[in-house]
Amino acid sequence: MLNVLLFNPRSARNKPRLPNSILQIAAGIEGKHNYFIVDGNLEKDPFEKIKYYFDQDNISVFGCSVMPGPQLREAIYVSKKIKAFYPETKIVWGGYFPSNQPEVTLHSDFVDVIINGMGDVAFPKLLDAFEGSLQLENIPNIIYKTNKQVIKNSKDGIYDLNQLPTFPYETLNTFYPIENYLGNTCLGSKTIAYHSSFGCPFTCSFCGIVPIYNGRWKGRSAQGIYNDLMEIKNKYGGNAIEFHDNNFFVSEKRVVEFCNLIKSEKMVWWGEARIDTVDKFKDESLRLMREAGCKMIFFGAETGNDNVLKQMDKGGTQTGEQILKFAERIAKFDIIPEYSFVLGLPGENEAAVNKQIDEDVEFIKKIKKVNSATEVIIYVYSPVPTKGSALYEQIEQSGFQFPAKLEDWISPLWENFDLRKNPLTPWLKPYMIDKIKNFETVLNGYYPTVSDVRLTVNKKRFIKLYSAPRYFLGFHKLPLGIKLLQKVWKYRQPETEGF
Ligand code: B12
Ligand code: SF4
Repeated sequence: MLNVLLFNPRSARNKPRLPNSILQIAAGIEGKHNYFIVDGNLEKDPFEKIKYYFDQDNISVFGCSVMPGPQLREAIYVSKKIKAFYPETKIVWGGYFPSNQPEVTLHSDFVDVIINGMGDVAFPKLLDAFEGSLQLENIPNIIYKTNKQVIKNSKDGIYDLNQLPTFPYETLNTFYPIENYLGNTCLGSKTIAYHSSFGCPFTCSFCGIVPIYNGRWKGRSAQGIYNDLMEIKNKYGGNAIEFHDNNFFVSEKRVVEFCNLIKSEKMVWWGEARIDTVDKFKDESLRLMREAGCKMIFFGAETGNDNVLKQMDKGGTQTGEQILKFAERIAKFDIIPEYSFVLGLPGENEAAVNKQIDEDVEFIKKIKKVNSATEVIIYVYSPVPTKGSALYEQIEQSGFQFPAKLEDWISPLWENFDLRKNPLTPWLKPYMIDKIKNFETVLNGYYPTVSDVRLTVNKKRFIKLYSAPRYFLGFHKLPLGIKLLQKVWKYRQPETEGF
């Protein structure tokens, strides 16, 4: 039996969410090994807490979950320190960053093993290997280094989520009271973060999910989801749900079954979907969804341009016309569509890239016209392209390169890149980035997001009125007044910390 420390580095300044990645890993070793959980979102100085456990409990394995952005920053800082203070410790990283960037992670020399994709089988086996009863080459879903060579073991498919152990919420509660994780959002005062499926059946060429799950998707049964949620609701008082699945709505049947179960609980919920998938849902399913508490759905609209949608491998069936029509259709069911757009993709030449941005700005305004409740989230394109796709080739040809060293990822420039705020893409000129940012400011001024629960009705009214002339005259340049108001009122853009 080993002593294992599981660490969730800080990922958000506000609203700590249930650390599902760590919980799922903990479930797999519950009863087999001793484990301790440290959540950077709830610690002032996580390393102090980690050091405390190391000094008290003789920790031999440090497991860390890592997504790009600020979480990576803390993961590097803490892992490096552990290697320096406790060199015998095995350091294991899991999550989307190391799975997508294994070489740069292992060449750092302070990460020993990467869990590539799901860790439910790999992590317990890895602990067996650390205890000497198994060889690394016999463990699926891991990447490691021998003699400076990076070895990528074979990958299992997605496991049956109905067969995996349930999450040890009670154990987490002994480290951090679960109430801390049930945040006040626009959905409810105690929002549960829940993850009900893995992967996605689509293969968009810009998406970090694709290289890991290769177009596969598997979901937990509606009954299983309901049982888990009821445990949190009844024991800890959750009253709303944020589904963290990449694509919660893949199966209409599962959604309908879930709606029939949750309907009477009066819980408001939110999830992520594809427009072309949900557009195929029957009217009665959409009506039932609303009745069952589905208030808002996040959709990757991406762009109104059909050629760019094709370039993104958006699955072939999503079109600009459909995006527009669907915004109108879903309004009838009183479900708020949250449309995310990716502006600034590579084009044939500078003029083409610029024209595309102008067209998307106009398209977003058209959407607001047919359904003003649509929440719009704008990202500047940061490539995480799938190797082998046409988009990947185009990006390589443009001279773009990912960082060669792990620490480079946390330089301010690359951190902004990760947050999809300011990419270092050679085709995007500074004036184009300004154009996107200025439009975003004016748009958020005239249509403040419903997801910022701190912004009062009166503040919303004022900023809307103030921004109206700019919005309608199309004068987006230097919106300093709106920016100032947003700064003073600490306007929280939904895309900075997700959701
Ligand atoms: C919740 C979430 C957040 C939360 C943070 C939650 C937290 N940890 O406290 C918030 C909203 C703050 C957030 C922010 C961001 N996120 Co985020 N986030 C997610 C989301 C929706 C769910 C993650 C989750 O809980 N999954 C459930 C668990 C059970 O699955 P899992 O993490 O895959 O875990 C399994 C394996 O990966 C592995 N594993 C994972 N960790 C570990 C650790 C150990 C020790 C081991 C052994 C194994 C292991 O085993 C687990 C069980 O099989 C994912 C998408 C998704 N559906 O996964 C995106 C996702 C991870 N985020 C992503 C991004 C890009 C971001 C941002 C950088 C950008 C943005 N604007 O959204 C920001 C900034 C991050 C930061 N501030 O550090 C991308 C990463 C893509 C990529 N190329 O790597 C994803 C995939 C979304 C997407 N589709 O683009 N995010
Ligand atoms: S539909 Fe969404 S989650 Fe699925 S591959 Fe495309 S961008 Fe990724």
